[in-house]
Amino acid sequence: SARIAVVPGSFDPPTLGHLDVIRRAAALYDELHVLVVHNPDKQAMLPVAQRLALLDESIAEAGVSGKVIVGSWSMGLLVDYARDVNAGVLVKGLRSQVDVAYESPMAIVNRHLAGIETVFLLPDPAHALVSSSLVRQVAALGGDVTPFVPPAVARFLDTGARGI
Ligand code: COD
Repeated sequence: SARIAVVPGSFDPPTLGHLDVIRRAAALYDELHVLVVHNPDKQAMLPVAQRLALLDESIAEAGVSGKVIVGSWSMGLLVDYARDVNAGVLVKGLRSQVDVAYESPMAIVNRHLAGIETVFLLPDPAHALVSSSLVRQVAALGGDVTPFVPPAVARFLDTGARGI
């Protein structure tokens, strides 16, 4: 049977760190659901529909769209979505010990709730320090985000910042 994984995140906006994890996961699984999850603890910059469009474009540019389904989820537990699409694992990226501390309890709760394992992938060190919050800050202050985000996101933020 197909090995199906869910790659959840806020993706506000998608970064090269996200794309690195998505590319690695695409090499390991038959089908990937890249899922924009509404995180009530975070103040969003982009509407979910915009994040979906930027993910679609970035994933196509990265050449992995064949295996990837992009979607969003805001109703209830993440593991309910995973069960609905027959996914056996969640894939998350680890940047640092901070991510380990934040993600470990969730991984254990999700395993208790649904028997779903969480697989952690390490990014290329070149992308390990990139975060959406850093990109939001640089973009808000008018800086160049090109080194941190996929080309589609850079084009979108650049145009947005100039008010075109
Ligand atoms: N390098 C490697 N990985 C990275 C990088 C990078 N530079 N940047 C981000 N990542 C990884 C993150 O570690 C994460 O795994 C993923 O990419 C998404 O990151 P973000 O910042 O877009 O998303 P978060 O952290 O805001 O998203 C968190 C979720 C919404 C996925 C999380 O809160 C979650 O799993 N919620 C589950 C809700 C639920 O069901 N709760 C009940 C049981 S716990």
